Amino acid sequence: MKSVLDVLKANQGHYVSGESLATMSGLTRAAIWKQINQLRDLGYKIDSSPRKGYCLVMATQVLHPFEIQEGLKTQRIGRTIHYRDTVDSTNILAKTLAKEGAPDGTLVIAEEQTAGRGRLGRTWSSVKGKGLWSSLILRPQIATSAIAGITVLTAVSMARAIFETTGIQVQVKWPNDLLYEGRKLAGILAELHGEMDRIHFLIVGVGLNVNQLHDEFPEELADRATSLRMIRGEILDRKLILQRYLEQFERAYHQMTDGNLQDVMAYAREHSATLGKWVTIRSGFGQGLMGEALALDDDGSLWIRDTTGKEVKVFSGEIIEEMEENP
Ligand code: BT5
Repeated sequence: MKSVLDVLKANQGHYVSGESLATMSGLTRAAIWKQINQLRDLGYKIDSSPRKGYCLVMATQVLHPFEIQEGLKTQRIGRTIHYRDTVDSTNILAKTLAKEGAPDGTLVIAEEQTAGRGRLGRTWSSVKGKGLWSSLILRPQIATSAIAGITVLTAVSMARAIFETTGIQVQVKWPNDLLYEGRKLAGILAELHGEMDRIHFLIVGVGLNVNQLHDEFPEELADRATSLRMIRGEILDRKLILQRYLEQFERAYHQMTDGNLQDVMAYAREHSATLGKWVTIRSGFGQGLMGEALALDDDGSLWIRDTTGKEVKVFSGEIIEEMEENP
Protein backbone atom coordinates (compact mmCIF):
# COMPACT_ATOMS: atom_id res chain seq x y z
CA MET A 1 0.00 0.00 0.00
CA LYS A 2 1.20 3.51 -0.77
CA SER A 3 0.69 6.61 1.33
CA VAL A 4 -1.69 9.27 0.04
CA LEU A 5 1.26 11.66 -0.32
CA ASP A 6 3.27 9.14 -2.37
CA VAL A 7 0.40 8.65 -4.80
CA LEU A 8 -0.18 12.39 -5.16
CA LYS A 9 3.54 13.03 -5.65
CA ALA A 10 3.82 10.35 -8.32
CA ASN A 11 1.05 12.22 -10.18
CA GLN A 12 2.01 15.78 -9.30
CA GLY A 13 0.14 18.31 -11.43
CA HIS A 14 -2.55 15.76 -12.40
CA TYR A 15 -5.79 14.75 -10.73
CA VAL A 16 -6.09 11.35 -9.07
CA SER A 17 -9.64 10.15 -8.47
CA GLY A 18 -10.81 9.46 -4.94
CA GLU A 19 -11.48 5.89 -6.03
CA SER A 20 -7.90 5.28 -7.27
CA LEU A 21 -6.52 6.87 -4.12
CA ALA A 22 -8.65 4.54 -2.01
CA THR A 23 -7.47 1.47 -3.93
CA MET A 24 -3.80 2.43 -3.83
CA SER A 25 -3.71 3.54 -0.20
CA GLY A 26 -6.16 1.00 1.22
CA LEU A 27 -7.96 3.83 3.04
CA THR A 28 -11.61 4.83 3.15
CA ARG A 29 -12.76 8.05 1.44
CA ALA A 30 -13.19 9.67 4.86
CA ALA A 31 -9.67 8.71 5.96
CA ILE A 32 -8.25 10.07 2.71
CA TRP A 33 -10.05 13.38 3.20
CA LYS A 34 -8.60 13.63 6.71
CA GLN A 35 -5.08 13.01 5.41
CA ILE A 36 -5.49 15.56 2.62
CA ASN A 37 -6.36 18.17 5.23
CA GLN A 38 -3.37 17.21 7.36
CA LEU A 39 -1.08 17.55 4.33
CA ARG A 40 -2.56 20.97 3.58
CA ASP A 41 -1.80 21.99 7.16
CA LEU A 42 1.82 20.96 6.57
CA GLY A 43 2.03 23.31 3.60
CA TYR A 44 1.24 21.10 0.59
CA LYS A 45 -0.98 22.80 -1.97
CA ILE A 46 -3.64 20.26 -2.99
CA ASP A 47 -6.63 21.07 -5.18
CA SER A 48 -9.78 18.97 -4.92
CA SER A 49 -12.71 18.62 -7.24
CA PRO A 50 -15.80 16.47 -6.60
CA ARG A 51 -15.61 15.07 -10.15
CA LYS A 52 -11.86 14.75 -10.74
CA GLY A 53 -10.45 13.95 -7.30
CA TYR A 54 -7.23 15.42 -5.87
CA CYS A 55 -4.25 17.13 -7.43
CA LEU A 56 -0.94 18.00 -5.76
CA VAL A 57 -0.19 21.44 -7.18
CA MET A 58 2.96 22.14 -5.20
CA ALA A 59 4.97 20.09 -2.73
CA THR A 60 5.82 21.87 0.49
CA GLN A 61 8.97 23.99 0.53
CA VAL A 62 9.48 23.03 4.16
CA LEU A 63 12.09 20.45 5.20
CA HIS A 64 9.85 17.96 7.02
CA PRO A 65 11.82 14.91 8.18
CA PHE A 66 9.79 12.52 6.00
CA GLU A 67 10.58 14.68 2.97
CA ILE A 68 14.31 14.56 3.75
CA GLN A 69 14.26 10.80 4.26
CA GLU A 70 12.32 10.11 1.07
CA GLY A 71 14.95 8.76 -1.34
CA LEU A 72 17.84 9.38 1.09
CA LYS A 73 20.53 6.76 0.57
CA THR A 74 22.33 6.69 3.91
CA GLN A 75 22.59 4.12 6.68
CA ARG A 76 23.16 6.35 9.73
CA ILE A 77 23.58 9.97 8.78
CA GLY A 78 20.18 11.68 8.85
CA ARG A 79 18.30 8.55 9.94
CA THR A 80 17.14 10.39 13.08
CA ILE A 81 15.98 13.94 12.42
CA HIS A 82 14.93 16.73 14.76
CA TYR A 83 13.19 19.44 12.79
CA ARG A 84 12.20 22.87 14.12
CA ASP A 85 10.48 25.80 12.51
CA THR A 86 12.56 28.14 14.61
CA VAL A 87 15.42 27.57 17.05
CA ASP A 88 18.15 29.68 18.65
CA SER A 89 20.95 27.63 17.10
CA THR A 90 20.92 24.09 15.69
CA ASN A 91 24.36 23.54 17.28
CA ILE A 92 22.97 24.43 20.72
CA LEU A 93 19.92 22.17 20.29
CA ALA A 94 22.17 19.39 18.97
CA LYS A 95 24.35 19.64 22.07
CA THR A 96 21.31 19.26 24.35
CA LEU A 97 20.04 16.29 22.34
CA ALA A 98 23.49 14.68 22.34
CA LYS A 99 23.65 14.94 26.13
CA GLU A 100 20.27 13.21 26.25
CA GLY A 101 21.73 10.33 24.20
CA ALA A 102 20.82 11.16 20.57
CA PRO A 103 22.44 8.55 18.29
CA ASP A 104 25.40 8.95 15.94
CA GLY A 105 24.29 10.60 12.71
CA THR A 106 21.34 12.53 14.18
CA LEU A 107 20.45 15.56 12.07
CA VAL A 108 19.11 18.75 13.63
CA ILE A 109 17.61 21.15 11.13
CA ALA A 110 15.65 24.39 11.40
CA GLU A 111 13.94 26.76 9.00
CA GLU A 112 15.23 29.71 10.99
CA GLN A 113 17.84 30.41 13.66
CA THR A 114 17.39 33.38 15.95
CA ALA A 115 20.93 33.14 17.35
CA GLY A 116 22.88 31.26 14.67
CA ARG A 117 26.53 31.06 15.71
CA GLY A 118 29.81 31.42 13.92
CA ARG A 119 33.21 30.84 15.50
CA LEU A 120 34.55 32.91 18.39
CA GLY A 121 31.10 34.19 19.37
CA ARG A 122 30.31 35.65 15.94
CA THR A 123 26.80 35.45 14.54
CA TRP A 124 25.45 33.60 11.53
CA SER A 125 22.62 35.18 9.58
CA SER A 126 19.92 32.52 9.09
CA VAL A 127 16.88 33.90 7.26
CA LYS A 128 13.73 31.78 7.54
CA GLY A 129 13.26 29.14 4.87
CA LYS A 130 16.12 30.45 2.72
CA GLY A 131 19.07 28.30 3.66
CA LEU A 132 20.18 25.01 5.11
CA TRP A 133 20.86 25.56 8.80
CA SER A 134 21.82 22.14 10.10
CA SER A 135 23.92 20.27 12.64
CA LEU A 136 24.97 16.63 12.82
CA ILE A 137 25.60 14.79 16.06
CA LEU A 138 28.49 12.36 15.66
CA ARG A 139 29.96 9.75 17.98
CA PRO A 140 33.08 8.56 16.16
CA GLN A 141 34.92 5.68 17.79
CA ILE A 142 38.35 7.14 17.14
CA ALA A 143 40.99 9.10 19.01
CA THR A 144 40.50 12.85 19.38
CA SER A 145 43.63 13.45 17.29
CA ALA A 146 42.06 11.60 14.34
CA ILE A 147 39.23 14.08 13.88
CA ALA A 148 41.35 17.09 12.94
CA GLY A 149 40.09 16.87 9.37
CA ILE A 150 36.37 17.00 10.23
CA THR A 151 35.91 20.63 9.15
CA VAL A 152 37.56 20.15 5.76
CA LEU A 153 35.65 16.87 5.37
CA THR A 154 32.38 18.72 5.96
CA ALA A 155 33.32 21.50 3.55
CA VAL A 156 34.20 18.96 0.85
CA SER A 157 30.96 16.99 1.39
CA MET A 158 28.90 20.16 0.97
CA ALA A 159 30.96 21.32 -2.03
CA ARG A 160 30.35 17.97 -3.74
CA ALA A 161 26.63 18.08 -2.95
CA ILE A 162 26.37 21.59 -4.40
CA PHE A 163 28.15 20.50 -7.57
CA GLU A 164 25.98 17.39 -7.93
CA THR A 165 22.71 19.30 -7.60
CA THR A 166 23.48 22.66 -9.21
CA GLY A 167 26.65 22.26 -11.29
CA ILE A 168 28.20 25.13 -9.31
CA GLN A 169 31.84 24.55 -8.38
CA VAL A 170 32.71 26.26 -5.12
CA GLN A 171 36.08 26.72 -3.45
CA VAL A 172 37.18 25.56 -0.02
CA LYS A 173 38.78 28.24 2.11
CA TRP A 174 40.77 26.51 4.83
CA PRO A 175 39.48 25.35 7.15
CA ASN A 176 35.78 26.11 7.29
CA ASP A 177 34.33 28.26 4.51
CA LEU A 178 32.92 27.66 1.07
CA LEU A 179 33.42 30.53 -1.32
CA TYR A 180 32.19 31.46 -4.76
CA GLU A 181 34.19 34.14 -6.54
CA GLY A 182 35.55 35.26 -3.20
CA ARG A 183 32.14 35.57 -1.49
CA LYS A 184 31.09 33.40 1.40
CA LEU A 185 28.43 30.83 0.56
CA ALA A 186 28.72 28.53 3.58
CA GLY A 187 30.39 28.33 6.97
CA ILE A 188 31.08 25.40 9.27
CA LEU A 189 31.18 25.27 13.05
CA ALA A 190 32.55 22.01 14.47
CA GLU A 191 32.43 21.62 18.25
CA LEU A 192 34.03 18.77 20.15
CA HIS A 193 32.81 17.56 23.51
CA GLY A 194 35.18 15.16 25.17
CA GLU A 195 38.35 14.61 27.11
CA MET A 196 41.99 14.50 26.07
CA ASP A 197 41.63 11.22 24.24
CA ARG A 198 37.98 10.30 24.36
CA ILE A 199 35.30 11.86 22.25
CA HIS A 200 31.90 12.10 23.90
CA PHE A 201 30.33 13.60 20.83
CA LEU A 202 31.01 16.01 18.05
CA ILE A 203 28.61 18.59 16.64
CA VAL A 204 29.15 19.65 13.05
CA GLY A 205 27.05 22.65 12.07
CA VAL A 206 26.82 23.96 8.52
CA GLY A 207 25.09 27.05 7.28
CA LEU A 208 24.54 27.17 3.51
CA ASN A 209 22.95 30.17 1.78
CA VAL A 210 20.54 28.74 -0.77
CA ASN A 211 17.67 31.01 -1.77
CA GLN A 212 18.41 34.45 -0.33
CA LEU A 213 18.40 37.45 -2.59
CA HIS A 214 21.04 40.15 -2.24
CA ASP A 215 18.89 42.41 -0.04
CA GLU A 216 18.06 39.57 2.38
CA PHE A 217 21.56 39.65 3.84
CA PRO A 218 22.43 42.08 6.61
CA GLU A 219 24.01 45.21 5.20
CA GLU A 220 27.50 44.41 6.44
CA LEU A 221 27.47 41.15 4.46
CA ALA A 222 26.06 42.60 1.25
CA ASP A 223 29.35 42.49 -0.66
CA ARG A 224 30.90 39.53 1.19
CA ALA A 225 28.16 36.88 1.09
CA THR A 226 26.36 35.08 -1.71
CA SER A 227 23.70 32.41 -2.19
CA LEU A 228 23.20 29.64 -4.73
CA ARG A 229 20.15 31.49 -6.04
CA MET A 230 22.20 34.63 -6.61
CA ILE A 231 24.73 32.55 -8.55
CA ARG A 232 22.28 30.51 -10.63
CA GLY A 233 19.49 33.05 -10.95
CA GLU A 234 16.78 30.61 -9.91
CA ILE A 235 15.26 29.12 -6.78
CA LEU A 236 16.92 25.86 -5.80
CA ASP A 237 15.57 22.79 -4.01
CA ARG A 238 17.01 22.75 -0.48
CA LYS A 239 15.90 19.17 0.10
CA LEU A 240 17.92 17.75 -2.80
CA ILE A 241 21.07 19.59 -1.72
CA LEU A 242 20.63 18.39 1.87
CA GLN A 243 20.12 14.77 0.80
CA ARG A 244 23.23 14.75 -1.38
CA TYR A 245 25.19 16.44 1.44
CA LEU A 246 24.17 13.75 3.94
CA GLU A 247 25.18 11.02 1.48
CA GLN A 248 28.51 12.63 0.68
CA PHE A 249 29.11 13.22 4.36
CA GLU A 250 28.43 9.59 5.26
CA ARG A 251 30.92 8.35 2.66
CA ALA A 252 33.64 10.75 3.82
CA TYR A 253 32.89 10.10 7.51
CA HIS A 254 33.49 6.36 6.95
CA GLN A 255 36.77 7.22 5.27
CA MET A 256 37.75 9.32 8.28
CA THR A 257 36.94 6.59 10.79
CA ASP A 258 38.98 4.21 8.58
CA GLY A 259 41.88 6.67 8.85
CA ASN A 260 41.84 7.47 5.16
CA LEU A 261 41.10 11.06 4.21
CA GLN A 262 43.23 11.15 1.05
CA ASP A 263 40.30 11.34 -1.32
CA VAL A 264 38.67 14.17 0.66
CA MET A 265 41.90 16.14 0.92
CA ALA A 266 42.64 15.69 -2.79
CA TYR A 267 39.32 17.39 -3.55
CA ALA A 268 40.03 20.19 -1.06
CA ARG A 269 43.44 20.78 -2.68
CA GLU A 270 42.00 20.81 -6.19
CA HIS A 271 39.34 23.37 -5.22
CA SER A 272 41.28 25.33 -2.65
CA ALA A 273 40.88 29.08 -2.24
CA THR A 274 43.90 29.15 0.08
CA LEU A 275 46.87 27.22 -1.36
CA GLY A 276 49.53 29.36 -2.97
CA LYS A 277 48.32 32.52 -1.23
CA TRP A 278 50.10 34.60 1.38
CA VAL A 279 48.07 34.42 4.54
CA THR A 280 48.04 35.55 8.11
CA ILE A 281 46.59 32.88 10.36
CA ARG A 282 45.42 33.29 13.90
CA SER A 283 45.50 30.02 15.72
CA GLY A 284 44.94 29.26 19.40
CA PHE A 285 46.31 31.97 21.65
CA GLY A 286 49.32 32.68 19.46
CA GLN A 287 50.07 35.78 17.47
CA GLY A 288 49.12 35.86 13.82
CA LEU A 289 51.39 33.64 11.73
CA MET A 290 52.25 35.04 8.33
CA GLY A 291 53.49 33.05 5.40
CA GLU A 292 52.72 31.22 2.21
CA ALA A 293 50.04 28.49 2.30
CA LEU A 294 52.13 25.64 0.92
CA ALA A 295 50.15 22.44 1.24
CA LEU A 296 47.15 20.73 2.77
CA ASP A 297 48.13 17.67 4.75
CA ASP A 298 46.15 14.43 4.56
CA ASP A 299 45.00 15.03 8.15
CA GLY A 300 43.45 18.40 7.21
CA SER A 301 46.16 20.65 8.63
CA LEU A 302 47.82 23.42 6.62
CA TRP A 303 51.56 23.81 5.98
CA ILE A 304 52.79 27.40 6.02
CA ARG A 305 56.23 28.65 5.04
CA ASP A 306 56.74 31.62 7.33
CA THR A 307 58.71 34.77 6.58
CA THR A 308 61.95 33.19 7.88
CA GLY A 309 61.55 30.26 5.50
CA LYS A 310 60.55 27.82 8.22
CA GLU A 311 57.74 25.35 7.42
CA VAL A 312 55.07 25.21 10.10
CA LYS A 313 52.12 22.87 10.39
CA VAL A 314 48.88 24.55 11.52
CA PHE A 315 46.14 22.26 12.81
CA SER A 316 43.34 24.78 13.17
CA GLY A 317 42.88 28.48 13.08
CA GLU A 318 41.49 31.18 10.92
CA ILE A 319 42.83 33.17 8.04
CA ILE A 320 42.54 36.81 8.98
CA GLU A 321 44.23 38.22 5.92
CA GLU A 322 45.20 36.92 2.52
CA MET A 323 47.11 38.17 -0.47
CA GLU A 324 47.94 36.73 -3.87
CA GLU A 325 51.65 37.44 -3.50
CA ASN A 326 54.43 38.01 -0.98
CA PRO A 327 53.77 41.53 0.38
C1 BT5 B 1 31.33 30.32 10.42
O1 BT5 B 1 31.87 31.09 11.41
O2 BT5 B 1 31.44 30.50 9.24
C2 BT5 B 1 30.49 29.16 10.94
C3 BT5 B 1 29.03 29.33 10.63
C4 BT5 B 1 28.23 28.12 11.06
C5 BT5 B 1 26.77 28.34 10.91
C6 BT5 B 1 25.98 27.07 11.15
S1 BT5 B 1 24.29 27.26 10.79
C7 BT5 B 1 23.90 25.78 11.55
C8 BT5 B 1 24.77 25.67 12.79
N1 BT5 B 1 24.14 26.28 13.93
C9 BT5 B 1 24.80 27.38 14.34
O3 BT5 B 1 24.44 28.12 15.28
N2 BT5 B 1 25.89 27.56 13.58
C10 BT5 B 1 26.03 26.52 12.58
P1 BT5 B 1 32.93 32.25 11.15
O4 BT5 B 1 34.07 31.72 10.35
O5 BT5 B 1 33.19 32.79 12.49
O6 BT5 B 1 32.16 33.28 10.26
C11 BT5 B 1 31.18 34.13 10.79
C12 BT5 B 1 31.16 35.38 9.93
O7 BT5 B 1 30.58 35.09 8.64
C13 BT5 B 1 30.29 36.49 10.50
O8 BT5 B 1 31.02 37.28 11.39
C14 BT5 B 1 29.89 37.26 9.25
O9 BT5 B 1 30.94 38.13 8.84
C15 BT5 B 1 29.80 36.18 8.20
N3 BT5 B 1 28.39 35.69 8.01
C16 BT5 B 1 27.39 35.63 8.92
N4 BT5 B 1 26.29 35.09 8.39
C17 BT5 B 1 26.60 34.80 7.09
C18 BT5 B 1 25.88 34.22 6.02
N5 BT5 B 1 24.62 33.78 6.12
N6 BT5 B 1 26.53 34.08 4.83
C19 BT5 B 1 27.81 34.48 4.68
N7 BT5 B 1 28.53 35.04 5.65
C20 BT5 B 1 27.95 35.19 6.86
